Amino acid sequence: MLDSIPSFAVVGHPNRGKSSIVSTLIQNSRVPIDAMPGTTTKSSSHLISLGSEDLVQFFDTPGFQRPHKVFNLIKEDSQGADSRHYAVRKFALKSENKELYPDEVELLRPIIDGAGIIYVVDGSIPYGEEFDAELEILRWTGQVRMALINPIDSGQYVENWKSALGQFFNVVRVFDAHHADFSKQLDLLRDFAQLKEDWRPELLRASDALLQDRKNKIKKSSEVIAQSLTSMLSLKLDESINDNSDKEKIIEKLENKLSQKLVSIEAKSRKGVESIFSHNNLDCSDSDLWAEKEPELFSEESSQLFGLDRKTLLKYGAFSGAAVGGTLDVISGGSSLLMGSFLGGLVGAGTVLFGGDTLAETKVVFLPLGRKSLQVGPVKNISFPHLVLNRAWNHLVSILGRNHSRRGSLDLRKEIEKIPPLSEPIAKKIEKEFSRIRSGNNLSLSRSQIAKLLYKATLEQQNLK
Ligand SMILES: Nc1nc2c(ncn2[C@@H]2O[C@H](COP(=O)(O)OP(=O)(O)O)[C@@H](O)[C@H]2O)c(=O)[nH]1
Ligand SMILES: [Mg+2]
Repeated sequence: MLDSIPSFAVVGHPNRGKSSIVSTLIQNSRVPIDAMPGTTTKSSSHLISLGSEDLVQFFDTPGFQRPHKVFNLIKEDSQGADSRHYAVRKFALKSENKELYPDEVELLRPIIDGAGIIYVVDGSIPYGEEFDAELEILRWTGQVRMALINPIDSGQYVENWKSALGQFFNVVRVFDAHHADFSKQLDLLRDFAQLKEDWRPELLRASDALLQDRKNKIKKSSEVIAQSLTSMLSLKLDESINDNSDKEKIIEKLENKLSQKLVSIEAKSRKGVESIFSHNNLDCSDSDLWAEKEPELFSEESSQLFGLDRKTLLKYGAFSGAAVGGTLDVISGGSSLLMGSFLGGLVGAGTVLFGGDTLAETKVVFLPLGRKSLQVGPVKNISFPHLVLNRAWNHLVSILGRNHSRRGSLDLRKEIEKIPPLSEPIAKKIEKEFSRIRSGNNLSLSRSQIAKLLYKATLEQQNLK
């Protein structure tokens, strides 16, 4: 027990989302969560920390198993209203109870040591008398307490719970462990601040510090994305050749390598963003975006995959000053830029988009001493950076909306349908930087500009100003 910082024991019936709430609040997925009741057998401490400073402590606890029996025992030991908390304490410290009522002893221990109580119920299951005993035990501890209604499957019984819990708790809130967004999490910290005067300054400070930390993380992520974008957009590969070299074969090899490299830069960038937000073992499924299924890039299907529809892409093309008229013809004429040719053969297909650009540049570079090399890249296509940027943005926003209590893979294909693409003014400003990158000017300046624009756009999207 860290007695200098606000501490809360998260308690309740088994399988009501106690561990999930702790995981969401500390923003870390290391808290074990299971569909099987009874997974948590020991109370464990979890901290919200910033750097080396611990701000708030939560105890994840086992669920009540035999609350009636335990309450009767406590009652028997009580001399009167003023000694109730001693009776609870005596129960929790009695050595034989450790074996007879291990779960109740474990969950009461942090409370008798001074932790406040967060009582968790499931809003999809109705209130019933079987909860009375645990509510009484908690009241008898005399500790500050609030109740959270977690609507696991539905919120059908939320009102029913509110009226029951209102009799035992000063503060009752609905808090959906899986879906409560960041601002709801901060609100909760501020609600905790109402519980105890002594803890108020620290909890309010913790909530401010977390907000600042969130912004810093978004800033860092924007820098990671801007870095990977500039690498992708300036990436070129070469191989020495002589007069007998099979140029076509070498180009094909370099194109394949280039597309693999692009995929791996994107993957690394995503991992970077995930690790900034402590989503370290997250499995993101959207692999078939780069697969050989070869959907048409501008078909309805693929615009869903990328989150940018044809019209938007055309607009972005217009920002760059490309020949949009010609592009329209190309697209409405049914020209299909296949995914396979998009990455599997960036140049080979020679697909014409936005005024006759090939996807990636291919050229012979003449070196000193009569040596030559074949160079493939960088990707010149005007849509490409917007598609890649939008994928990165979609991933970042999905990560920001992903609570740590949620386990299993993150399906980015579903997320992209929910998350609107970057706003037009931002896309317009970013396109300026893309044009600079295409012309090979001051990469690091463009990179920092893109990072700034992305940061600003994300703060706006998240309502964090
Ligand atoms: N859909 C949904 N499931 C939840 C939510 N909170 C918890 N669960 C699920 O309910 C089960 C029990 O959660 P857990 O946190 O381990 O409950 P505990 O036993 O009270 O600690 C797990 O399968 C969770 O994924 C929620 O807010 N929404
Ligand atoms: Mg648990």
